[in-house]
Formats: sequence, C-alpha cells, structure tokens
Amino acid sequence: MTGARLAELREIALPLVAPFQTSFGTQSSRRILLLRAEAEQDGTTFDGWGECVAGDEPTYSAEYVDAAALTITTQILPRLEQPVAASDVAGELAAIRGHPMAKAAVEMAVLDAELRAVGRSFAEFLGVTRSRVPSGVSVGIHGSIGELLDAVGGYLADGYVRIKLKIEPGWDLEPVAAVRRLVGPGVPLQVDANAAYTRTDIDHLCRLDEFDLLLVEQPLAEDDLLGHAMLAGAAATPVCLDESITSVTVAEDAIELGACEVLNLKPGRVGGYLAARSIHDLCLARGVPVWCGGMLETGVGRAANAALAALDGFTLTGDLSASRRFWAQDIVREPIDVVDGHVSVPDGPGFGFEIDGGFLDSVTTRVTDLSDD
Ligand code: NPQ
Ligand code: MG
Repeated sequence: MTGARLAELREIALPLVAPFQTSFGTQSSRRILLLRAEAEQDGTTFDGWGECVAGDEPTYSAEYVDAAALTITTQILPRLEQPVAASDVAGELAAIRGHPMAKAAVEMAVLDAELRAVGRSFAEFLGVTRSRVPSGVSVGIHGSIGELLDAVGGYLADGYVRIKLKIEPGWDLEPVAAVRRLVGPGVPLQVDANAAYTRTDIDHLCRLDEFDLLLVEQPLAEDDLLGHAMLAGAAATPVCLDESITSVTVAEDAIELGACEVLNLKPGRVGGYLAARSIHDLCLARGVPVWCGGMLETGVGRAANAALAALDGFTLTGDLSASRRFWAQDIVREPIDVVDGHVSVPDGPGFGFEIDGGFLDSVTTRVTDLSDD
C-alpha cells in the first residue's frame, strides 16, 4: 500500500439521545474530532476517515478534544513524512509521549484511505472469519432503580445479549441486585466502575460476587495495577482492566501481575487499531479473554470496532451497540444496527462506511485544512 496524506481535521457536535452518566460525569452531547486522509491510486483520490475517541473533558483519561486537536495540528502533523503508510504512523510518532487517542485517529484515517485505494476491507486486512459479532450495551447510572430497570428492560427488548451496568460508590450492590432479579440468572451481566473505588473498598467489591457477574471492570485507579491484583486474589468475580491498559507492555505486566483476568480493548486508548491487534494477539497467546470496548463512537469508529471484534481472541461480547443507542442520526449512511443481538462486520472497502456529507456538514463546528498546498 502506498500511503496517504492528511487532508482535514473536523470537529462535530452531536447530541446524545439520552444523558449518559458514569462515575466520572454526565454527558448529554459529544464533541468529536474526525480526520480525513487522502490516498492516490491510478489518478483517483480515495478519502479515508479516522475518529478520535477523546472526550470533551479529561475525565475518562488525560486526553480531551481540544488537547487532541492541538496535538494533531502542532505536534503530529510536522513529524509525519507524507504520504505515510498506516504501518509507519506509530513509528514516526514514537517521540511524542502519550496522546494515544490523537495518534490512533491519524493512523485510522490513513489506514481507511489506504484500504479504500486498494479495494480491501478492514475485515480482510485483519483476516477475520466471522461475519457478525454479538452486541452488548453499556447502561449508565440512573436517578432511581425503577428508571434503571426500565432502561435495562428496553435494551433486552432491543435484543442486546449482554448488559453492562455503570457503578460507583453508593450505586452498586442495590442496582446490581435489582437488575439480576429482573433479568434472571441466564442473562450475561457485568459492571464498570471507571476507577471510582480504592483499595479500602476491596471487601465491599467482593460483595458483588453473589450476583454472578461476568466481570468487574476497572474498579480502581488507572495506575493501581497492584490493587487490581489484590482484588483479583480476593474476589470470585473476574477483574477486567480498561483505563489501565495503555500499551502492549502495560498489558503484559498487568497479566503477569494477576491484575487483568479479562481485558477490555479500545483502539483509541492504546494508540490505534494496529497496536490493538498486537494486544489481542498477546491475550490470545496468554489465554486472557478480550472484548471490544466502546467510546460513544459515530458510525466511523463503530464500523472499525465491529471488524476488530471479529478477531478470534474476542471471546466475550463487546460494548458494540447500535448507533441509535446513542445518536438520533449518524454521520454515516448505513448506521451500525443490531439484528438478532448481533452487529454485522462491514465488508466494503476500508472500514466499510459511507459518510453522509450533508449531515456531516450540518453538525460540523470547525474544519482545519491539514494539506500543505
Ligand atoms: C467505558 N464506555 O467502557 C466507556 C466509558 C466512556 C460505553 O461505557 C465521552 C467520551 C463519553 C468517552 C462516556 C462505555 C464517554 C466516554 C463513557 C467513555 O468505560
Ligand atoms: Mg470501561
């Protein structure tokens, strides 16, 4: 593949269909950065798109929209030798510490453009064999248990095959017990604390054991690998890491330490889809179950995640819900849908989506030209 050039950085604003509350805050709408790259093939230009999963504020991780935009324009762009191949992006940006979400968005746009130029799908590139993947849903913290049960009931009616409940101190044992009672013993259920607890809560977290959960995700701080290993030793519920997993090295260490019995893989958090595949390969070799996380993506990131999640090591259901779970209208023409509890792996060139240019323009709040001519 011949490489691509960055063409534009765009920021959009999209309202969520309903507020989404986690232990780190409540989100009612989302600002999202998109990158467009161009690849030339036989005199034709192919557009590729990348989505940056950084949030509006540095509350899930240190990255956020404005910082990522500045990083891309002032630090990443000058270091890239263009046209650049997707496989070279991480190497050319290695001198920049951190900023995995900004780097991932760049690699993603280049990869999409390159694959479209040669008419290959991302699924083919990865070598996946599954054509659909099971779909799970992440359910936010609600104002009351009644409202939570209504929400969960609605998602089960929509066909989701696995429920994840957001928890925090004061919203954990009771809502989890109520949902387990509602759904019965057969529905796969898991919880995510987004780092809201500390080591002093280990005994309390062990009380989740009675609800037969698939896993407890990121209960402690991002840098507290040892604390997670302590919890894993004390609790029957498997400990899953999300925020802590920032690289292949950290993933190896966390597994070795017994801190990561299950791994939530998010390409943006580890610097891109290529690094994500390496972590997937590591987990497959080490027998650690992996599932694909979600970051409230548009149809761009959602399409890419659907293909990634079809790799063999993804033995657990991911946070790969339908676009309409978060958005009234998507920026792609055929939004990701859940049919029979599953999401289809896109088979078109690149990540397989088609941008809805008119709608994209209508939600765009700023465009920066990244081309050098
Ligand atoms: C998680 N996602 O697994 C994340 C957290 C999350 C689907 O639960 C803006 C940007 C809002 C990123 C809300 C899900 C977000 C966000 C939640 C990430 O921990
Ligand atoms: Mg999480």
